[in-house]
Amino acid sequence: MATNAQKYCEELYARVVERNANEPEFHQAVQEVLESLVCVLERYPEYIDLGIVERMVEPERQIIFRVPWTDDLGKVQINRGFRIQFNSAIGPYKGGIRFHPSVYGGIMKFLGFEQVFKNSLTGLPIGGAKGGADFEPKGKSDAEVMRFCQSFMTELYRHIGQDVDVPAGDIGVGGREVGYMFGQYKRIKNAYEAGVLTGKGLTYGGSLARTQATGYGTVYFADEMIRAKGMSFAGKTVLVSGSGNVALYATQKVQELGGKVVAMSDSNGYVYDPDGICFATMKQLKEVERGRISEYLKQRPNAQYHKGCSGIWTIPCDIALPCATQNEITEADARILVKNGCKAVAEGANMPTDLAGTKVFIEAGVLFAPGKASNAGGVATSALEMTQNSMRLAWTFEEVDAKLKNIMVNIYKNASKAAEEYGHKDNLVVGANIAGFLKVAEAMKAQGLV
Ligand code: NDP
Ligand code: 2IT
Repeated sequence: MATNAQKYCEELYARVVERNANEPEFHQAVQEVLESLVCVLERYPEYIDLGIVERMVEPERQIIFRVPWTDDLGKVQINRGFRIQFNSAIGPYKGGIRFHPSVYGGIMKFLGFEQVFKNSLTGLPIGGAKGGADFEPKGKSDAEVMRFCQSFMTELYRHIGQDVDVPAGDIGVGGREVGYMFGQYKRIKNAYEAGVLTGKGLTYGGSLARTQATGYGTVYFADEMIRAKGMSFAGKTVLVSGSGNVALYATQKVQELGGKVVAMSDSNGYVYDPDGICFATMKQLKEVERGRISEYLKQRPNAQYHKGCSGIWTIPCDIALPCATQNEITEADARILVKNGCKAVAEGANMPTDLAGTKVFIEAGVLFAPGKASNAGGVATSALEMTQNSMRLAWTFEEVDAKLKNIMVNIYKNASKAAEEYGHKDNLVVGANIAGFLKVAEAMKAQGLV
């Protein structure tokens, strides 16, 4: 028989679907969390009475705005900008900005919702938010990107602040875009609020190791997870999807730990390099030249290029690190990975494995690290950037990297402890959701009905 908590979660899920029609990514993120929380609500029914979970699936504030700009031909262009301020129970809103043509409310909400749990897991005082625009940075000149960022910030500035809401990068937003947005914010406010954005350049308040943090953190987490089961990266064959910020630095760290990354991808296709991906070539191609991954073959003629990004999962591997985008590993991809002997998956991207794919991995006993735990190193290091900005000093690369590693190890420990405590030993999906939830829920309870 269904318990009260089970019925409550099912009814709440149905209401979320109804109230957020046509937003399947948001439904997916909520469904996974609600399934994990049933056992918590059975133990603490007061969270039902206080409406904690009902409040958590409803963003505190959603901002949608017009972003007008002119392209290099002088033509007027209009995009749609978003900031979803999801939950501020444990700190100022915090989360990235995504510029990608696929951006719409459902993607913004799923990312904002996951960010709440992720930020809680870091142990640092940051609430959850996400923002972005349906802007395509690919093929745009620097001047166009600058005008877009300035227009975007001309509206966003009134909603953010170093103690209010602190955006950072995500897909399509890196150091260049953060720089243009920071410049415009500072100009409008006539104040040097260094902590209003993170992922800044090193000459104006950025933190050492923030660029590397998400990728490095994902591998630190994966390393901790596999070491608990007697494995290591040394000599392992690894697939890394994507070739952006997260994928690049995950690749570099895997190589430092003795693993061999044989394939990377972008949205058009993937490269397989039997000698192991050359990090320097890939970094130059993607970070500096902003080229397509197919061009990797110019420098590495032994490599092969294949069209279609999902083909990467057909390559036999020991460990897979999806670092591109949501739902890039489907049930069918997961089955192929398992069949080919994949033993561990750590998500560098947000929600890269769909619900059916996740189930396949867990049932097959594949060690599985959900993104909200394993990719939390990026936002954790953003919070360390905020700390340095408040103190008006800068830590060394080694200091930041050591703190990052420590945070990732703690997230692993807390998620696996919560999983075990609630009868789901080794299920880090459930463990991360529970551990992330409890801190936010306690803070909300203490702060009353707001
Ligand atoms: P980047 O823009 O630097 O890189 C994104 C990469 O993913 C590119 O290789 C891109 O290919 C590929 N990609 C993007 N969209 C798609 C798509 N629809 N289909 C296939 N491939 C796609 O972004 P990041 O590396 O910063 O972000 C990657 C993932 O990591 C995202 O899920 C993001 O939310 C998550 N993340 C990022 C953090 C950060 O600190 N940056 C922190 C935590 C999570 P192409 O160039 O062809 O578009
Ligand atoms: O998804 C994420 O955690 C990020 N894009 C990083 C957010 C941040 O504030 O650094």
